Amino acid sequence: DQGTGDRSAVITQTKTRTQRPSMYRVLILNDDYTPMEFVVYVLEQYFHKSREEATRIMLHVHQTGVGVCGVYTYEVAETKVAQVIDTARRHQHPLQCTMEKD
Ligand code: TYC
Repeated sequence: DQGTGDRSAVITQTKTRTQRPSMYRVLILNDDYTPMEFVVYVLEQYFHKSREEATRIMLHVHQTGVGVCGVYTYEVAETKVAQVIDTARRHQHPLQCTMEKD
């Protein structure tokens, strides 16, 4: 027998819950000047849409003023917005792209 030895030691397991990240919608806005074909190209190139889906989204934006390109974590959404605006400016199109919390 250990006599006075402490046999009551316990290891406490703390359960950690991984938080799911907030998600952000990337939106494109309509304007009067950006060619429809350029918007379809952007949706294919940066949001991995099929030509059919890209065309559907572009027409929705053309008719309603705004549309969702995709939903991403903050940094991915931020990068997509920057890529779209950069590409549009390089082609001298006024296309606007923004993000909002999902
Ligand atoms: N309205 C533009 C045109 O008639 C087409 C367009 C669609 C522009 C979607 C921007 O996000 C946009 N050429």
